[in-house]
Amino acid sequence: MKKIPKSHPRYESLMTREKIVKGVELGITSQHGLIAQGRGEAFDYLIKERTTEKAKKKIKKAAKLLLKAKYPVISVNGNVAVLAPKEVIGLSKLIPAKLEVNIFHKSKEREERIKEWLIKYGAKEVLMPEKPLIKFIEHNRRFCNPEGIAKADVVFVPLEDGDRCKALIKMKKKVITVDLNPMSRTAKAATVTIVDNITRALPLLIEEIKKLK
Ligand code: PTJ
Repeated sequence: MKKIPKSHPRYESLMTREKIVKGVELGITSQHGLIAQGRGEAFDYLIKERTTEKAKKKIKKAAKLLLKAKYPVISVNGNVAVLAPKEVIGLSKLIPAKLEVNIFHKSKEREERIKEWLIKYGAKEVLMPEKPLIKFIEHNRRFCNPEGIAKADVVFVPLEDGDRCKALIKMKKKVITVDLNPMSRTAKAATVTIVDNITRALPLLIEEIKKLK
């Protein structure tokens, strides 16, 4: 990754971009992930790149829901894998919750790379999408693991805009999301929506869960 001097006023933001670019080079993040990050950044500007009081409240709610869940699962896509690998793995061990790869832009290779990447960062088990078990949708996100999302009562789906969240809700699951765009379909449909940057929200969520435990 390119070195950015810490003194740069946009250090955090530029480092986040670097991670996404690296993710594309490594074949973990899709090229569309660059665009998604740009969309997120625009919304982050509007909230002054800080965690709002409302988001903090939602983080508390999400922590409680994850701890109360009987079978929680964390869904990981190509952006989440490179932006917060340690955090999603840490979260999965802390709750505990299963980790499952689920991507929109279909690529078996990329799914495998995300799994290897998470294992490299210390994940013990990473479930892979196997069967089209998510009803009501027709694209690649309908594939999931019978021992993962298919069985979950609470699913954590950070960074996605689409129709899977609604489908999961229709399947009587509770959904938690982190999304900088409060108007995305996922943000509007989820049980708990944390409008924040994943790079800030996940460390706070981990802290909150530690406190509650
Ligand atoms: O790996 P894949 O194939 O599953 O693709 C992953 C992306 C993210 C490219 C895919 O899910 C996608 O196209 O997502 P969207 O539809 O662009 O939605 C992503 C949402 O996440 C948007 O509402 C963005 O505003 C938001 N977002 C982007 N970056 C961040 C973010 N929210 C929080 N933190 C971010 N860093």
